[in-house]
Amino acid sequence: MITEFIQQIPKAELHIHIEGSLEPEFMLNLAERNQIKLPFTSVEEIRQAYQFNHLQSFLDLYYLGSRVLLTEQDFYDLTWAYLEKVACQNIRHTEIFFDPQTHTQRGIPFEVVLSGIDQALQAGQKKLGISSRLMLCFLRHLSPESAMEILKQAIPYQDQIIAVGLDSSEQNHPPSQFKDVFEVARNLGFLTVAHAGEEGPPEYIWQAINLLKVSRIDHGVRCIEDPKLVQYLKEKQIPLTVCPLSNVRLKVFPTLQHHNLKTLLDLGLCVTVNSDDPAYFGGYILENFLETQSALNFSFQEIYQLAKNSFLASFLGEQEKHNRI
Ligand code: ES4
Ligand code: ZN
Repeated sequence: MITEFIQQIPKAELHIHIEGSLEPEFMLNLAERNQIKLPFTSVEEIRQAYQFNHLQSFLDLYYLGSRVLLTEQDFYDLTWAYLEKVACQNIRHTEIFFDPQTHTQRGIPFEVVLSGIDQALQAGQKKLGISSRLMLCFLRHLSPESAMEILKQAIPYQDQIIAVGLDSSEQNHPPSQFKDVFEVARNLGFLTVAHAGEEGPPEYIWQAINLLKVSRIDHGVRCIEDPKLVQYLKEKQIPLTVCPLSNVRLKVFPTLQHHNLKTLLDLGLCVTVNSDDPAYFGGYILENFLETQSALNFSFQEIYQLAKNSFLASFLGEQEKHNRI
């Protein structure tokens, strides 16, 4: 059965915001533990709020939820809960985003956030056998100066952070605004990725490639509107970290049947399947694979290719990648 094959095949996840793995139960527990007032009193109320009509309506709730995270232990518990969950789904490697500005803006020190997440990732390697990398995302609705400031704060922790990325509200916040920050980051030795072509136009994907020199594009599904771009992504095998359930929840596609993941795979692009914000979008990586397979009718061979791509597109070393497939 293809469902067992999907469950059992070793997979890597390359696009998950750790703050987006905050389940409603845990949000309420932490609110109580930390004496934070939320506009919700029950899990049902929180789930009721998960009716998004575009990216911004989700982001508003995501930033609100993040306010319950205060201590190193909170960040540890959040990350550990994610790792335990995906260990059962046969995730063998994960590359996790965190949004430090969401927390430093509230007075939580960078060190507290990083240390809690990093210790859980180390425990994940030891106890669950999941390898991992950490990626710092700049919030594009904030200024390039704010991004530069957070980059400076990251320097002492550089050996714990493999790459910098760019997330949050895409419309009207083109990658070009962050060219200088990304250049400084690359000169420091960080790899780069960026969300582009989720709600924004193909031009933003070109900018991420040409100005930010990214190794991967996060989402990138709107590349399909520009045949030259599709050809370029194919030739260079620049990976797209696609998040099917996220795209449907945020109305990028009306249903999973309308998703272009299969088209992109058929065109020979290096596409991968990811969860984005699993607590908010109705599924972790396994559910993303299962529901997409059932909607788009992926064959065993195509599932294998998607799982293989997840390792090929990862930041593991060349030798290591091939040992893991
Ligand atoms: C995000 Cl789905 C999505 N898009 C852009 N930024 C994000 N941050 C967390 N989830
Ligand atoms: Zn994302």
